Amino acid sequence: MGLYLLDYGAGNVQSLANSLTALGHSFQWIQTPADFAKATSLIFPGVGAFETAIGHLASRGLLQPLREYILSGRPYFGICIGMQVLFESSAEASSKGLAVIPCPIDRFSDQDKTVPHMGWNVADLVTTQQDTEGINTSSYYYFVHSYCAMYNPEKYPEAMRWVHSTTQYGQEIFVSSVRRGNVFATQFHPEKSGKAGLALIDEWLRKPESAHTHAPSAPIVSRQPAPKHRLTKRIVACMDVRANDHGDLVVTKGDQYDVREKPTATANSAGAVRNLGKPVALAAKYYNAGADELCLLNITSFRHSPLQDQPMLAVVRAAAECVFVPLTIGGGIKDTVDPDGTKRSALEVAGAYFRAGADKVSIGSEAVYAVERLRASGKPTSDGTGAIESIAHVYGNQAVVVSIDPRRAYVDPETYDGPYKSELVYGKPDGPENERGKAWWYQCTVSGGREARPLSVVQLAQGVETLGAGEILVNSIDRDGTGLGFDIDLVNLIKKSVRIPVVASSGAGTAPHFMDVFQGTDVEAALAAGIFHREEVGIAEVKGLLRAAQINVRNN
Ligand code: 1PR
Repeated sequence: MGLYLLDYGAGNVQSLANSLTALGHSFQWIQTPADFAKATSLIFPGVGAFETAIGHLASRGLLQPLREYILSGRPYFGICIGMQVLFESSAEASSKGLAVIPCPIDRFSDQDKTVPHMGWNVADLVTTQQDTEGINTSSYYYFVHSYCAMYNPEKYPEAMRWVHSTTQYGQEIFVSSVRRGNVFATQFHPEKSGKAGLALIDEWLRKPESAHTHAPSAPIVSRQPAPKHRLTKRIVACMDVRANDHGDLVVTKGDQYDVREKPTATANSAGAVRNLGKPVALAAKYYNAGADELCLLNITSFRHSPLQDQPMLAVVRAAAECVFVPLTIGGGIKDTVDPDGTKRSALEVAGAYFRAGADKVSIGSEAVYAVERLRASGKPTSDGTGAIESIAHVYGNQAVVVSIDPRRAYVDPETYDGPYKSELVYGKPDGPENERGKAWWYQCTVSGGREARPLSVVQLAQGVETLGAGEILVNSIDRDGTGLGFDIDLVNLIKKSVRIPVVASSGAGTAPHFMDVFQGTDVEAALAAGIFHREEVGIAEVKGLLRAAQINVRNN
């Protein structure tokens, strides 16, 4: 008897488990169909792909017991896919949903915005009842999804009687939570929504069972889109992780990717790997300081990274226990071989990180090779077996980030007539002195910048979007660690060539640099490392400045 969690086996359910533990609630996992009978309340924290979720539930004989559980009147809390399965069907898949709510799940239009809808947005309550289920209209919650139930009372009047809150993305208004009878479900992820999300989960769990019986939300309200949605710009803190010369995993930070202390350092430290702190302690610190997302990159994974004994897994596990905002893990997401000869596919490697508590994996070198293969094949799409496609298929596109490590390749602006002519960027007369009169294209590299490849960033960005990546992280080897500001030309070049979210990275030296990148480009997020590690600029300071400039950011 008690609280049970349903894990359909292909998503990050560890985050919810961690948040329950942090809140002091005990729980058990649904292992077999018979466990449903023992549950007095049930949470289904689905993330990923609808088809995979339904397929896994059906193959384990859990679909029908889930339906029966919901109809039994015992409290049910669905999250993301755990909400979408309540609907009739999804444009994402051929399989049917539970059809508890009579309307379909559609895909967002990407005509006026990037898809997935990824980041922090508000939930506008429809209910007039006093009990809001812990949803606070002044709080931001974390969403990550390409599909949603559109709010459409004219077409689906019965289904819309379930609606508890709506949210606007672009000019579309969708259902961000539903509530009726024993059912409460959110499209957003409370377990990834910081303190606001934890408070919501706690409130649901502390309610007596008798309080989980709600009349339909009434009356049905008409909603018109506001001129602008309230999705915030995200501030991401990044930790580059590697073993120092004693074998301990440390957060390090390079200058243009060189992470070793310069000869000018003290005699003892010259040449040593720069050590800026412990990964888990820093992750907790940035979470508490209001970072909207965290990124942990294993920067030496290109050497040898067997999944077995992967120390990064332990770091992810420990970080996920104290961080309740999204966590991206990068480095070494590729096919590998364990020391005993066991082959591990990139999908298995990613799966291990998701189970440890990662929400997204970031792929660097392997993405470059995949796009090279795609282009060499001359076909418009791949056979679906590569790392990006296989992980996106199982865990959803939103779980796959591609991290690009470009370096400027300078050419003679007068004579260059090569294949990247249309992508050339010209140094501005009022720009930095060393750029004036020059032209360059942005060349992709692999192995942490050690090897340049014959591929431009535009080719890579468009290629990975075709393969199914859900987000692009744009680093710049030229700007990394320099504090000169983000490379606005580079960010714009990539942002304009894809329809998926883009994160600007490398070069932040001051809080106004974040303003420059959000005012000079349409990027969804900006990432920094060095200035946060060295405590030169705080996350609150960055957000305060952005807020003063009317740029929407999450309040902590
Ligand atoms: O190729 O799939 O194994 O992934 C390797 C990952 O490790 C890639 O994401 C790659 O960007 C990263 N990486 C590899 N070598 C380095 C290095 O620094 N020597 N770090 C490295 C990349 C860039 C950012 C950095 C920003 C912001 N670091 O992560 O945090 O530039 O820095 P700043 O704000 O201080 O300027 P694979």
